[in-house]
Amino acid sequence: MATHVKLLGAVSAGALAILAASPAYASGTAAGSTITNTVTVNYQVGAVSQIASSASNSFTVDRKVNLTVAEVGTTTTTVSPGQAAAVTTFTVTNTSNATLDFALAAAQQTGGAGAHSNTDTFDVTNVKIYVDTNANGIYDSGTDTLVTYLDELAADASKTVFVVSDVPLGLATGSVAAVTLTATGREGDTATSQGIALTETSGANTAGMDTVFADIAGATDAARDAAFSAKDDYTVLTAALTIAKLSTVISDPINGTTNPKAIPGATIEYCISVANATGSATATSVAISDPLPSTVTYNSAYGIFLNGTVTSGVCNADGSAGGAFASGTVSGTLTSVAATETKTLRFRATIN
Ligand SMILES: [Ca+2]
Ligand SMILES: [Ca+2]
Ligand SMILES: [Ca+2]
Ligand SMILES: [Ca+2]
Repeated sequence: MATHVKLLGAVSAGALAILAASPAYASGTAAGSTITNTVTVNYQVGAVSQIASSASNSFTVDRKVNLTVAEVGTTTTTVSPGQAAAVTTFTVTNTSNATLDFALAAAQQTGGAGAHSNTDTFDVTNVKIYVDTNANGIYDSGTDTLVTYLDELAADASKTVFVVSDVPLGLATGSVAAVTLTATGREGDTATSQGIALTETSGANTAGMDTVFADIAGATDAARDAAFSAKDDYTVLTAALTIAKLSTVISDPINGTTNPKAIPGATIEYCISVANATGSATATSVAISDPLPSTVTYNSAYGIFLNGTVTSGVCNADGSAGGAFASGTVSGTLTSVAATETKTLRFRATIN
């Protein structure tokens, strides 16, 4: 009985030694490693302990290929029409038990569901893929590296990958461009060189390191294809400006300011209003240029007033002096017009 207890102790110690020698990977024991287990049998003959017998077993751990690609964050990337280098961010994680390369591809779509309960309506241009070289989670132009694959990504390691694109001009608020990033596992080959496509071992287990694809289906890839994909999207937010130009007769040479008429010599006030719709992006550097017809003469004594207000469709006599008149053209710039705001530029002229 004492011998039996001792034997159990010996086996337990051996098991602990194997556990301690195995790195604690979430992806499991490294592919290609050898698991060796030796059993020892003690016995007695004639109540005398004999020389112990032992037997050993070794096998090679096979390669389980698995990966994930995930959008970073849970919201769309808000972009402006004409914006260059708009960024969507993903993480690619190697959940295989081996170091692999991962080919990267960014695809667009025409229509269909985007990533955030929306529908694709346009394509971005100049689509490029960068890896977060300085590992700060932010796309840094000139620092982060343009890539077509992730090189030598270790088991359990992940990289932040940016899809960087340009947004065309002329898009309305709410326009959506969906992009799908697909990573496909490749042989690691050597550093700075992309390995060949992975092949799953067909048929029976071999003595060498076999390969099993364990990945599930992502956004556009299938289960067990050594690939995984995720979607993100860009959504346009732009200003929606409504421009109005009003004129009011202020006075005429006959009636003065009492019921003035637009006769030659009369003073006309022009008011240009710029309104921005609810839910729009703020418009900035709103430059107004108004060439005057030769039938009116600019009133330089009155000047130009910027950033005035409108009440019930009528321009108020407010705003601050600014703008310029040159070469027959009145001009002025409103610094910004936010959503729901209306701002004006006012000036006066005399009918010739
Ligand atoms: Ca599209
Ligand atoms: Ca970075
Ligand atoms: Ca490589
Ligand atoms: Ca897959």
